[in-house]
Amino acid sequence: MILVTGATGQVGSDLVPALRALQGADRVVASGRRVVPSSPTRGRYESLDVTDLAQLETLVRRYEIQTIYHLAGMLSARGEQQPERCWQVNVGGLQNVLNLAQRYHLKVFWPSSIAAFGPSTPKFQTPQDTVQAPTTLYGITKVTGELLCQYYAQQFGVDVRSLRLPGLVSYRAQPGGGTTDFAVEMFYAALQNRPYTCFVQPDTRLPMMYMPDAVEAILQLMRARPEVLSVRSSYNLAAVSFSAQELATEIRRRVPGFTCRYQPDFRQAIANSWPVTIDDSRARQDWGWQPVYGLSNLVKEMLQQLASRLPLPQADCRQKIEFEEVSC
Ligand code: AKB
Repeated sequence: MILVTGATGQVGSDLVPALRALQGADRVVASGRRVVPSSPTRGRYESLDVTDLAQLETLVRRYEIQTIYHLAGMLSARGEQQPERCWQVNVGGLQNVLNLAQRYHLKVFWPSSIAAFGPSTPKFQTPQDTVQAPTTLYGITKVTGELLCQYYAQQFGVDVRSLRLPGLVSYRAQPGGGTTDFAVEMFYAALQNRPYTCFVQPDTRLPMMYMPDAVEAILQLMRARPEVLSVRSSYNLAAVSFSAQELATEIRRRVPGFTCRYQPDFRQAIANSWPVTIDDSRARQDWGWQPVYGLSNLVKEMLQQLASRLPLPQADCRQKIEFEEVSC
């Protein structure tokens, strides 16, 4: 049986259906802070606060859990606003999961982030092993989490696996409280015929990934034989890097009339502290990682998927995006 924490968040909203399709709906227990009633069609759901060890242990025992995808966590921008809570959820929650993993011999996936790097890290082709001195509390929780994962793996033989995820672009659920959220918000504005005010400068370039690539990476890493894994802290992972302006331009090629202006706020400093491109050769060598999506196919598919989900006025947009690559 599989437990997914933070299942209603951005990654969970895509990972849970993928796991249910692969493993069988009955074998996946989704959980989150929200009190969403389970229904037979949507699969099992449990309300869970990951900072509460007893609650977590009750679920592990009740469902005889063997694997936890521990996705519950607070992102970078919100972490700066609520640092204490960010530490409790991100570090306390992970420690609870690792303690139970040790006790019940569970396999664990936990997402780290490009936020585990800071301004003194090499910005281009950031190596797997390098300086990790982040300037955000979120980043500090990610470095701590990586070291905890490595410690539990080395000291207690816990089979914990992790990826340093870049900014994620997805259509099922919006992120919340992240610095890379602009990349998703831009699509919603474009399809709703709204101008978008971007909270980072046009030339802000960050490592990004389309969610299907991220889900595939997680599944691939979890399928890999333990002996091929040379990294037990967290693997660098990359797909594409683009600037806010490049994204806006690519969207405008398919949704003519989309406008974007730039009004940086406190998230600019966070973005500036992160890498631009990532060297993910260890993930490629160890377990065969290879992304599918670059900027162009990401934008095309994201617009198609979102257009079919959003309420009007997208009838218009649906038509527009069929005319691919409209000049801008
Ligand atoms: C965020 O922006 O906080 C996240 C991340 C890069 O970890 N998307």
